[in-house]
Amino acid sequence: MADGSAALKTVKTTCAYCGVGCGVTGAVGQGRSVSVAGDVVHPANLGRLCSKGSALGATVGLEGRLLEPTINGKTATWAEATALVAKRFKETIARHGRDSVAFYVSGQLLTEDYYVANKLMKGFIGSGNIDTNSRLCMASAVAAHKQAFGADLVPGCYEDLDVADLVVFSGHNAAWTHPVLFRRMEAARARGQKHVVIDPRRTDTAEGADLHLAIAPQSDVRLWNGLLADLVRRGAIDRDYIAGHVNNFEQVVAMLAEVDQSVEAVAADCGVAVEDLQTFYDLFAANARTVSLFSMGANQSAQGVAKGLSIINAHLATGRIGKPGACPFSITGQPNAMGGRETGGMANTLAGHMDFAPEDRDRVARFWGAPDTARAPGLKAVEMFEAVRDGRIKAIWVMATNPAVSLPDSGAIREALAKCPFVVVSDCVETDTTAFADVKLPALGWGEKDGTVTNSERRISRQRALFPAPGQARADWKIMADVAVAMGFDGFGWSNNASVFREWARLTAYENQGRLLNLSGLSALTPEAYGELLPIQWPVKADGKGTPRLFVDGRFQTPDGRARMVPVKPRGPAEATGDAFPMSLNTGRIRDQWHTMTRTGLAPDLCRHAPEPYVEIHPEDAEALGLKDGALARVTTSRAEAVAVAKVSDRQRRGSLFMPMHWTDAFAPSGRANTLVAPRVDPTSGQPEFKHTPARVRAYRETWKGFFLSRSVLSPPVGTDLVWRRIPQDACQQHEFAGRGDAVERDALRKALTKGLAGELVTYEDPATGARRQAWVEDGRLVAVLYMTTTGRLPPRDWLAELFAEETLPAEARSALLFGRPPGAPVDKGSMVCACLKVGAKAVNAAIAAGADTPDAVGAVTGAGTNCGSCRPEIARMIKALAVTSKEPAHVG
Ligand SMILES: Nc1nc2c(c(=O)[nH]1)N[C@H]1C(S)=C(S)[C@@H](COP(=O)(O)OP(=O)(O)OC[C@H]3O[C@@H](n4cnc5c(=O)[nH]c(N)nc54)[C@H](O)[C@@H]3O)O[C@H]1N2
Ligand SMILES: Nc1nc2c(c(=O)[nH]1)N[C@H]1C(S)=C(S)[C@@H](COP(=O)(O)OP(=O)(O)OC[C@H]3O[C@@H](n4cnc5c(=O)[nH]c(N)nc54)[C@H](O)[C@@H]3O)O[C@H]1N2
Ligand code: SF4
Ligand SMILES: [Mo]
Repeated sequence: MADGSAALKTVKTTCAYCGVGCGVTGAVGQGRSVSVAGDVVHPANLGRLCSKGSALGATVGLEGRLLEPTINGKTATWAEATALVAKRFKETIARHGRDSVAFYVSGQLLTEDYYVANKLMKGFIGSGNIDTNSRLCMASAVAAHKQAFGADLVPGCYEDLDVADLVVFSGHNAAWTHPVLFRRMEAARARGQKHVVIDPRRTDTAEGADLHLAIAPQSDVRLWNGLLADLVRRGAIDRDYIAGHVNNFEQVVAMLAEVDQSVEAVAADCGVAVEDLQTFYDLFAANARTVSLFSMGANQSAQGVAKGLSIINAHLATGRIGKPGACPFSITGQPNAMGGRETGGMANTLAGHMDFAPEDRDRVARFWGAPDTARAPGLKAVEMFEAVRDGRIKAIWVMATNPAVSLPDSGAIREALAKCPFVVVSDCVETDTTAFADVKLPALGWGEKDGTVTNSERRISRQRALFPAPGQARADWKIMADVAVAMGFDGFGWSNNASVFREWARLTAYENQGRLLNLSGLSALTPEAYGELLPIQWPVKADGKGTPRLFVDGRFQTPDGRARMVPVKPRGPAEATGDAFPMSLNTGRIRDQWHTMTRTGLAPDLCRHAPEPYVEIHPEDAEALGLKDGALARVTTSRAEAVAVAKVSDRQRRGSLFMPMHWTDAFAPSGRANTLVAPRVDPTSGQPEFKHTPARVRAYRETWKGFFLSRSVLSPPVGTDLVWRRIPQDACQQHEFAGRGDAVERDALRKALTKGLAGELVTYEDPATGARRQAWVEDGRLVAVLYMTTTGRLPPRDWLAELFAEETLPAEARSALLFGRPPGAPVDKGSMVCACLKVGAKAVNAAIAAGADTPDAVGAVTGAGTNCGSCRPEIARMIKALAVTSKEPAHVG
């Protein structure tokens, strides 16, 4: 254990976060402590973990946890809560029909949970109205897979990433979002693998790549079609493979011929240099072992399905599929996005890769003994919440997702939830969404729940419990099974999760005449064998062996066994930019936060790489708009307005903006990206276009600002118009604020923040600059610090935040507080570069200045980048930046 005491037990489990699905070994200590390490024998990570995985131990505390069921905010027993949910759902169905109720679920549920949710809604309630947050994530790839391969099948495996000669990242910032896989590919790159990144932004993935195509937003289909046309021109396609295994090649070629496909014309439309595009096309033509990874830059688009298909077309035409190191590879985001797609979490699929075709539907109904099984797809996420808002849906159960933050146009989502007559939320913690719940149900979280998840390469791994259930929290599958029984349905009486899993595996094998999703080899697992299940890739046939790669024999899951190429034409984004909103707002992820921060927001080390919501903008755009780096900026769209810190950077294209998706009411109510995003979707997949909303931006121009450090978490006073951000620190909470009001409002805020504080140590006030410094000390211990100013200058916060760790405030710190200056050299570590080893930007820059000129050299001096390595691209960038500034002549004047 980290603290030197012996572990009580060691448990192997799977990381709570991304779709890489890393194996984790948890050494469980006293209380709820655990020290985690990468599982050296897990095939997904072979012992590695990224910054988020490494910090899992810091997120298992009970702060903010839901520990008992509540009804209208009052504690209830499970019997009461279960009975009420069953009664209200039954009444609603009786009065308004089956389709007046809905479940909105998540890729953060286990496969067993997902299976039960789907069986209850589609099988027994008899409505298709269950959809998952994977609609926001994977739906476009799923639709592309179905059209091209006949089912939602991911051909490749991680080994392909090791042996490929060329990896293309299409709208995929792997360095930050799938760091452990990215490290694997960096290792391959050291052996000669080439990397091409297609992303409008110069991300950390693009930073060290062999080629970065900073394409105009939403121009991917043009680029990939152009590639296929170029391959045809060169004769670099695989005619034998096409003849043997692919339909529609000629149709696609004819469609391509309708427009100018010259490299010059395509480069102009995609906004990239002709030479760069030519380099990509040459690389693709030359490397049979090519993997094309695609992620949210492809899927989250109004032409997301077309983007996926245009990538798959290039692979089918070159026969680069089902072979080592060659495949189109849609990478999954959430730990169990794949499990949800398997079990039927999406409104338009039934279960086990069977859809609503009558024979599929009857087969599933027969298996379940459920004559009422839904006959048609239900509403997809965005439509579902529209139906909640306009009253068609009158009861909704949200599980393991935070739609008040993560769905587009979140203002409208909140309205819908507020209006809905009956809202049930199962979660582990209070969230922006639980605020709307009539019934809150406490679910087991990571480290407590037990079951299976499937990662990006179809690998099923066990999540196992490290701790006993806290409070009254229960497993999601059990919560739903109890409600199903209370509603009077048969077939929900499982005694444990192993029997849920067995039933699910049996369904995949049931009357299976060629469905590749087949778990027959797992359908008779004893509880012991289920407990000990080792990571395995489906299909798992009767011999119990897994399958790394699909389509090895060139057979697909279509009626004639042949893959289908699909002609797809480029279209613009759903909503064009114009005079009112001239810029394109792109959104996505940052390195150390996970989604709505309900877990990573508990680990201060993960909050210091990018502590506040920001909007990234190109220097020339910033200059034209009078925006300074670090100043607050207002971003406005047709939906709403948000305020974030301007980050001026040439890594952004001109005309584009980027905002992270993560912040919530709990951390930065005015910095939420999804109040801004328009709910435009791909017409086939229903996936929202999170990567493009027309927007404009201007300076916020606060009249005062400040920060308040305290031992407890504060929320901004209700009704005050200000920009508020909370940043968790090791020993205190840092609250940053800025406002445009007058002195009266400023005073009101000060009073609200400092109400009830005793033992004041210093008050310094300078009416001329509006400066105020105040510190409160109780029993020698610092309890709060307030700094405010109207002139805009505030001291660094790090040294103040660190004073909260002192049991007794040192004498020199007392006088420093008075002067508003740190004693001696200022403790300002800068932003956290390496979250694993806690190395700040200042230390990294010092090492570079002292001569460290490679990430390895910086690592040797500071430790930065030596654990998970996800900060190595940033360190490389810092080395480059310092080399440039040191060559520039010193500024005079
Ligand atoms: N640190 C961290 N890691 C995560 C997550 C997290 O919250 N935090 N979440 C997980 C989940 S659920 C998911 S889905 C994955 C997502 O993983 P990624 O898809 O890698 O993440 P994003 O940042 O959403 O988007 C990827 C890139 O798409 C680019 N993009 C925008 N528009 C376009 C376009 O028109 N064309 C192209 N080619 N690219 C474009 C964006 O600039 C962005 O860099 O990450 C997983 N991993
Ligand atoms: N603007 C913008 N918005 C986006 C995206 C984007 O790129 N840009 N990306 C989209 C994508 S790809 C995704 S995947 C979504 C993610 O969006 P969400 O799913 O809303 O994000 P999370 O914060 O992961 O929410 C998961 C919730 O489930 C809870 N939870 C965790 N484990 C369990 C469990 O076992 N049981 C229960 N009952 N609860 C649990 C957590 O406490 C948390 O509150 O966001 C989407 N929204
Ligand atoms: S890459 Fe990081 S977040 Fe993803 S599963 Fe591995 S340790 Fe967890
Ligand atoms: Mo996702």
